[in-house]
Amino acid sequence: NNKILGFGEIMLRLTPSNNQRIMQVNSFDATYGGGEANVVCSLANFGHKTKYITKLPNNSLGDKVIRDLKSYNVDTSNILQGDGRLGIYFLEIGHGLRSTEVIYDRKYSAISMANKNEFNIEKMLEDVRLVHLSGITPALSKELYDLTIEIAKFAKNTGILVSLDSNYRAKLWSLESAKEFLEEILPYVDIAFLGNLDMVNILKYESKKIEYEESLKDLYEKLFKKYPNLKYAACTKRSVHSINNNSLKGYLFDKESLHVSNEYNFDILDRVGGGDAYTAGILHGILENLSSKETVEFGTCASVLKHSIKGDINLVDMGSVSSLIEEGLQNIKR
Ligand code: KDG
Repeated sequence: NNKILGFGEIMLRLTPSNNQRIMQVNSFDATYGGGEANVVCSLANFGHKTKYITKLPNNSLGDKVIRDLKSYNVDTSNILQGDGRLGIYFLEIGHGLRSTEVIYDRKYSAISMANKNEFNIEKMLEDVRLVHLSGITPALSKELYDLTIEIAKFAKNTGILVSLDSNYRAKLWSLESAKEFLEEILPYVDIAFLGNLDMVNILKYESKKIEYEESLKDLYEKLFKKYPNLKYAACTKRSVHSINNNSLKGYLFDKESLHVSNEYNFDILDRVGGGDAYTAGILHGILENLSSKETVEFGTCASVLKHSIKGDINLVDMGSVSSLIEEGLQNIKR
């Protein structure tokens, strides 16, 4: 069992080039993206054995997605193909004070129309050491909701690690439905990517602490008390200092302490997938037995680098992340 599995929906991403508005362009840059796929592609770039499972249309649009995933070295052999379409998302990247907009065109996609019995959970997980799930896929249909829970349960019962990113998408479902899902799946989760806002707005936890880090630690302590199977929880915080100056800090709670990364300042070229890059970096650290401090630094630097890359996927290798960690430490020492 040596693979990291991602299960979910991957879509065609259509983006106007050079920060143009959709209404200006007559062509789009075409790439692919989806929360769980972004995580496994990024882990494959770090040298891990990965696998991705979804359902795609049985036509050349579906074949092209498989070819793209293969180009990252992701195992696609368990992907289903059948009726339904390929979901699309349009991404208009903002600039300055104009914000980024996402338009989904994903109804009736092959995976959202799939029946859960089409997926053989035992087979899906047979060569897997960690499965990464998210709160996007269960929001697509009742079948996918149930299947996501069943995958987590099966993995937990067979000693496979379960990673979950809450990834709340207001365009797909309500806060109440997301709460129901998180409460149902968290007992089976080992590594949870949940931030302050997820715990306050979705899970309705309260914290009287004012300062961000204290409040986050307090909320994570509440979470771990309620879900004692959890081993790690992690999130990032991005601050906008001025139009071209953002900074990112990562947080990793390991039952005992809240580990905080250095803070990195950078300019954003494309922030979609920044969270997935962090998730992949944290999973890498945990799977490679790095210390929690090293893990949070690795995840944060991976995410910082993703913000400089167009497309959902973090096209960086381990060497680039390690160099940034090294540089960051030198700047801090100076
Ligand atoms: O985390 C990035 C995802 O939001 C992006 O890849 C698109 O999966 C996506 C979604 O459903 O929003």
